[in-house]
Amino acid sequence: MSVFSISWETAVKETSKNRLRVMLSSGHEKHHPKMEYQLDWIGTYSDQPERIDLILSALKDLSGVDLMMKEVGEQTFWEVLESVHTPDYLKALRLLSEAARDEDEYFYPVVHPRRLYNTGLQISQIIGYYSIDNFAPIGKDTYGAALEAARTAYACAEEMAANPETPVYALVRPPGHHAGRDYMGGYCYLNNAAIAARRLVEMGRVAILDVDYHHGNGTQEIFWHDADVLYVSIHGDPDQEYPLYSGRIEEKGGELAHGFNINFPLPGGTKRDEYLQVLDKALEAIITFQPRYLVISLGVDTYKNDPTGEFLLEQADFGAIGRRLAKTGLPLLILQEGGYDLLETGKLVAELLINACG
Ligand code: SP5
Ligand code: ZN
Repeated sequence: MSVFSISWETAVKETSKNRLRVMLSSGHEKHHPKMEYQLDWIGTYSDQPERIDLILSALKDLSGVDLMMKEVGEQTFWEVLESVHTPDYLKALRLLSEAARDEDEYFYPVVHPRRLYNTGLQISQIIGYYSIDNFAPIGKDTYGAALEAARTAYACAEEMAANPETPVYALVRPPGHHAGRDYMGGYCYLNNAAIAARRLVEMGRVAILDVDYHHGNGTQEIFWHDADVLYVSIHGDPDQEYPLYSGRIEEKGGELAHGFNINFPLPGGTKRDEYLQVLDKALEAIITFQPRYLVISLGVDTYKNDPTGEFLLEQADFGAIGRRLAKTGLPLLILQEGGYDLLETGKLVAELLINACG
């Protein structure tokens, strides 16, 4: 197992007290669906490769940031991956990607078959069998990109376990929190946060705080029966917002894990003060749980100009969120989820991360 650490030339000479370790998922740019659609509208796909470039260049302007690569054991990675996702789902993702003939072909689901077996189905039916919506099309390099993002999340978990003193940030794409055990949806294919959490829970209790604008239905489901992983989410009210069918207060966890799933739905128009008040409550629950690690599903689609969200957070508010995360004193593994305003996304992520480093 090897670790390469490359400090950017812009980084300050003397090591600042709290550095940030960043890992980037490679090959994500080859996953580039062009469009998304819903009922009466069709538009540009929100999860563009450019998002990652913007975040990366904003991070390069900061000091005290180390861009790292870490190789992980294939076997142990697959063990964790298969503890989160079913083998038949992983195989379907691979086969669907292999079926695309060139880099412009993307499969979208048309029907969502409900049957006890998945044999004898055609491509659009197989993708529909494993999809909750049509926001996760599959092209030639989708499986590869999703696998690299998952591997990066896993590598970050290993890095965190080895050195929990400073935060680790996984700059990954595609995102993961809408992906469940055997389904894709909402731009997500493999649940990166769940994979990191599964690795970390080998060492002690893990809390996941999901601050993406959309409820992380996949993460909630994966840990529904698991009292060793606390899932807490702050998001747009599913009465109005995607994913529409999950994220309500009443969803508190399965029988053996009741109370280990906490949802904070908030109305459109939510601003700094209301948001931070709820964040404090969320963090209080997390502190009470006494986790060994805190995983953050970081979506910055809570920003006022985000095209997919209705909250009204400003850039400075992301700094305030970061400071509160640092104050918990918990080891932080921060994973990128959504955030689609192509003008500001980089700055928002950077603002949160600098402050999260204390
Ligand atoms: C990871 C993540 O943030 N996934 C979000 C998936 C939600 N995408 C669907 C959003 C539909 C919003 N419709 C707004 C209409 C355009 N004005
Ligand atoms: Zn989102």
